[in-house]
Amino acid sequence: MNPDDKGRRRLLKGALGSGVLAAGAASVPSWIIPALAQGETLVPFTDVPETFAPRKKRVGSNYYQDTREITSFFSSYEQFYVVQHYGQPELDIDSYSLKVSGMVDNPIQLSIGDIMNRDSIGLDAGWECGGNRETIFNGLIGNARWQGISLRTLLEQAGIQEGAKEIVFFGGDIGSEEIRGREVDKAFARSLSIEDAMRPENMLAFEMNGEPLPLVHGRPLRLIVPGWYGVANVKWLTQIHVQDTRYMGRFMGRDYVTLKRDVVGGVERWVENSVTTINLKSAIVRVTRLGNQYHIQGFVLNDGTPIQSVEVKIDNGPWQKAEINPRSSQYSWKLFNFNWNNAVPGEHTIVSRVTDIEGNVQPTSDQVPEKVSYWENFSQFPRTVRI
Ligand SMILES: Nc1nc2c(c(=O)[nH]1)N[C@H]1C(S)=C(S)[C@@H](COP(=O)(O)O)O[C@H]1N2
Ligand SMILES: [Mo]
Repeated sequence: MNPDDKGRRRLLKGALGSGVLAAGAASVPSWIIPALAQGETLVPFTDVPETFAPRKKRVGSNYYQDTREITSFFSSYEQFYVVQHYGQPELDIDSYSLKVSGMVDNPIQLSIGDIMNRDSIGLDAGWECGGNRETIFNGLIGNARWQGISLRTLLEQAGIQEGAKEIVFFGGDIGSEEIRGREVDKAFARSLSIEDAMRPENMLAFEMNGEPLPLVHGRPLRLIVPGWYGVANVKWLTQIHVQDTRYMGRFMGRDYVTLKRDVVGGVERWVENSVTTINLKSAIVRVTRLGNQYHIQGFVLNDGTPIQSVEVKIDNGPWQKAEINPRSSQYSWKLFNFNWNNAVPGEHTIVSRVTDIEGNVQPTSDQVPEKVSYWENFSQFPRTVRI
């Protein structure tokens, strides 16, 4: 069989499939936070307005999930959030190609069949949008099994030339930007330093949860930079360009830029930084009850540094250790469960915090630097429930 056919057939087969997970993903038990057991009920949060109801996922629009409904280690297609800044291009699979250009010894051009016929790697990775926030109860989040090719292997084949500084990843989606009174057409793009791009875990993914990448998540190919905020994971990837200057496009230099008050070498200043690696974060997403037993459940995300502990505090009580789902891996989200024993009826404030093995502790909102931008919300998130 022509190697091109194998890849195409794989793509077509999946495209026609129902939304069922492939065997590899489905056979993995999703320990902790299972769907509600018989007789088990969700305890309503008193901080969620009754009118709060995320919309159904629709092709063509952004979507955040209802985190009270996180019930499995892998987010289904219906749950995984969507953010797209320039709408959603439907790239023609037959004429699609990925181009590697710029300061390389061997420029490369690959069809999707060529890509699918290369050795592939798989990885569980979860992330959130850099704009995820408490007002939507952290719904811009998801965790999935990804399959794709190694970015590093591709770049080694291309041969990065001496003097190169950055690698720019262009999406096939184009938006009109007004810059100094002039409308220009710009592709969504992000860049990485050579060092960040060469991390062995970076991949160009063509499958999500054992299915071809869904259109909203970047069909046919997307970049995945494990441990980074969602914005790094360029969807509908069409070009990888190596250059000796810094890429300053909107999503690197203007948007997804955090502005915060911080200390720079002893001097207090307003500091701007491009959104990159995920800050150490945990949050409670649901409380359940079965008989007299209550459970508090939530997630942890970070840059991949191993986690030391996740703890839960009830009202003014002590921090108590929660259990982390053993299915977790370095770049997946980590779901946790805390058995809330002897819960007393009434209104309670509950909060979680995570600590990594380097001793970094998730801060309270009072401990993070003053911030005027929308990005990187990672402080402890107290919730209220009535039981
Ligand atoms: N080409 C392209 N890639 C993109 C975006 C986009 O608008 N265009 N949005 C980014 C942002 S801001 C986020 S948070 C993630 C969202 O990925 P998802 O929609 O698969 O959840 O994709 C990133 N990759
Ligand atoms: Mo985002």
